[in-house]
Amino acid sequence: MSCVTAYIGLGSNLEAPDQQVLFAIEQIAEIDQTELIAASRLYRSDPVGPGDQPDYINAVVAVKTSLRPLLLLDAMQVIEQDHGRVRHIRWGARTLDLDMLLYGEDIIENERLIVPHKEMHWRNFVLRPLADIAPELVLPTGQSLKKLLQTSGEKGLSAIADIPLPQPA
Ligand code: A4P
Ligand code: MG
Repeated sequence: MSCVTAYIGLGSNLEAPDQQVLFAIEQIAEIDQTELIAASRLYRSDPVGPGDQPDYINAVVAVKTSLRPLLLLDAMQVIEQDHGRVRHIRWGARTLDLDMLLYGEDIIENERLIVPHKEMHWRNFVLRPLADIAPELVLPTGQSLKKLLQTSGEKGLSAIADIPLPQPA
């Protein structure tokens, strides 16, 4: 079975968001046929989106997986639901949001999944943590992470803690 490196972005701005993100990382480590190989630092970020919402906590993790993309997405959505995520307002406040940023070199476009994630190219709260774990990364579109990060800047973003990798059970 072939293994692919995928990157998952985590975000939360409700109900102890740092705990939501840290617990979700432990849950990602337990996904079938999937190994957690790296985690960024934990960041606090200004909210992007409508109205008055609390700051977000963001992080990015890398996994090696033999799950096909839609099965990995299924597993991510089970974790989101476990965190009581209710989908309503686009870009609105949420207890846990998991985005599949990259799946190897694949470019995917179907009704459930768009990879690379459509907003990742300009969101510093995705690019900066991604650069913690994959500084030399070049996207399947040919754009280098360093270049994208130069453009996005780091405004509204601060690293607040290291994330210890959960030990396998
Ligand atoms: N979907 C398609 N592609 C993907 C992908 N690559 N990863 C589909 C995950 N899901 C993907 O998701 C709606 C559908 O997108 C899913 O059912 C899946 O099949 P959603 O997360 O409920 O969508 P949404 O929240 O309505 O919109 P969107 O655009 O996904 O929101 P985002 O982009 O996740 O943005 N500000 C800060 N500072 N930090 C944040 O983390 N996050 C958001 C949410 C807004 N502002 C933020 C942050
Ligand atoms: Mg999302």
